[in-house]
Amino acid sequence: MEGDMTEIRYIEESYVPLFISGNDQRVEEMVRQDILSGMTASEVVNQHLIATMEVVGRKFQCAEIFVPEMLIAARTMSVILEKLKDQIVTKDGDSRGSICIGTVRGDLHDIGKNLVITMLEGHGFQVTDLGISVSSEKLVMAVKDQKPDILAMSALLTTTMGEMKSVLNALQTEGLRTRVKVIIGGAPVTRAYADQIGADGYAMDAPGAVVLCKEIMSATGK
Ligand code: B1M
Repeated sequence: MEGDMTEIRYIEESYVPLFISGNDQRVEEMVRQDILSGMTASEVVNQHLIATMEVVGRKFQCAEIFVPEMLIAARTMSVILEKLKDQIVTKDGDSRGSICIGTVRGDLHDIGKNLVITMLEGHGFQVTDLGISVSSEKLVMAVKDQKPDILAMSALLTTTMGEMKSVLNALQTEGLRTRVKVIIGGAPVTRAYADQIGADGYAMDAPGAVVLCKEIMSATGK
């Protein structure tokens, strides 16, 4: 517990101000230092960088910071994740299956989705990124045209989660529902919600998405 508090204080005092001021050079140095002190790059991402974004979110909620600072922090996170990309995945080459992924309509958050893509690609999945605020029409079209094994959707807002249900309905209407496995994720999404809307799976984080996609592919015998 004391260790956790020290860790949180470390994040709040060092990483958070650097993220909010967009000082990615200094953040990169801190990440290097964490790695030199014995952490793996994935541990730095999970224990320090994602935790930093959570603090940023809390500060926004308390009106200590506003959208521009949140945007700067998001840009910093993206820059650092891009730099760490090769260190957070072990490429294993085999093609394991194809996935189309997008953030649902009305939702502009893409850092989590991009992390999920990085991990999936690193584990041999062929991933098509459909981007942010993707309409249900575009997601259905991607299933029709690209015939992916899996359609993955991300939502970070409680107000956009409902889009996932609309996409499942649209797939049903188009007679495509049995052709593709649909999985969902994102901070407000839960396993119970996935069950409620009839999705085939839910993953809490990027490593969880990899495990889930591997399970789906082995269950379908591919
Ligand atoms: Co926004 N935002 N934001 N934001 N933002 C949140 C989500 C919020 C929780 C902040 C808060 O108030 N505490 C809150 C949502 C509240 C709610 O709905 N209950 C919020 C809000 C309110 C808003 C706006 C409405 C603010 C406004 O304008 N007044 C607005 C909405 C814009 C829109 O989308 N239409 C908005 C805007 C933005 C920015 C554009 C400024 C920026 C996003 C930039 C970008 O993404 N390029 C932003 C940011 C940065 C955040 C926070 C601070 C950080 C999100 C993040 O990147 N986290 C966020 C607070 C928070 O999350 N605690 C917040 C790091 C990332 C690695 O985690 O995305 O959760 P995450 O992804 C994880 C898992 O969720 C999972 O794996 C990932 C990796 O482990 N996962 C999946 C994600 N997708 C998956 C898909 C899968 C599986 C797993 O497929 C199967």
